[in-house]
Amino acid sequence: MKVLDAEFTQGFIRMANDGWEQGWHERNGGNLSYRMKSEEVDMVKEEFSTGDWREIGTCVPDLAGEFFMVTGSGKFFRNVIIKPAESFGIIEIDEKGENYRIMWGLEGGARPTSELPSHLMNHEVKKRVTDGKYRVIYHAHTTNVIALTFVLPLTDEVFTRELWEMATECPVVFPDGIGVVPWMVPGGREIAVETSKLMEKYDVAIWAHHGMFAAGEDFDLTFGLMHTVEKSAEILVKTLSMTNAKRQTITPDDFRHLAKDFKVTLPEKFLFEK
Ligand code: 2HA
Ligand code: ZN
Repeated sequence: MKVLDAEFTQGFIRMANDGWEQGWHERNGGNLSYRMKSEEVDMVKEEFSTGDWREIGTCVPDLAGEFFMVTGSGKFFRNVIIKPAESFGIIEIDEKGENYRIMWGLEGGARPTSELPSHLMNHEVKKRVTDGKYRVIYHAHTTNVIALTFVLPLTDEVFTRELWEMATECPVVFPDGIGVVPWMVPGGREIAVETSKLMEKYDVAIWAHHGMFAAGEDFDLTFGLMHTVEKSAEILVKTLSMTNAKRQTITPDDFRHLAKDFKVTLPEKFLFEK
């Protein structure tokens, strides 16, 4: 089967285009990666051709031999749907987890996303803590979450609690909470290490003044998670634009009742008295 005809490729393209349509991917902003299933690799490998090994820029031994579909460095999400083979590609990780090679796509001398270290280190953590269930890592420049990183304290507790409060579904969609990385230089190993530490306990990590990373099982759940967090941030931005004092809100006890009925565990560290 051709790579472009495979269902996972179609899902990858649709997710990238959905993100573009949301306004989260100005110019070459954002990146997406998908850890392929071995049967998906087998299904499309007749179209593979082997590129040269190149350094990842970090070490991900638990991803040795895995194949990833990844967006390209400097590529525009806007173009994914019309120029797929130039905008993204498939890479293979070597047996040490130190190098990758391009097996398909990224045509015209393109390279994988500049955030490859963050994507792969997040995948490595999620593969371990979810027993291989999680396959998608998504980075987007979500306007309202970025705006909030200029006015809220940059702590996991405050961001989680404020975003839980703005939409009742939030604590059910991301019960573990959200992590926050202070401003750091993007693209390197250092920010990848900090982000992947947060991925040990959360599915969402905010990069202050930059954007967000979301992790999930499949394209729908990962896109839906990004969308839910950003929607909640939009409500908070609108609310803060009207007043800095909420007249009423969801209380810690309300959250405890919700947790019981919806059978989720909400860590008490987010249910502090304000
Ligand atoms: O340009 O989003 O973080 C791609 C990015 C870098
Ligand atoms: Zn970015």
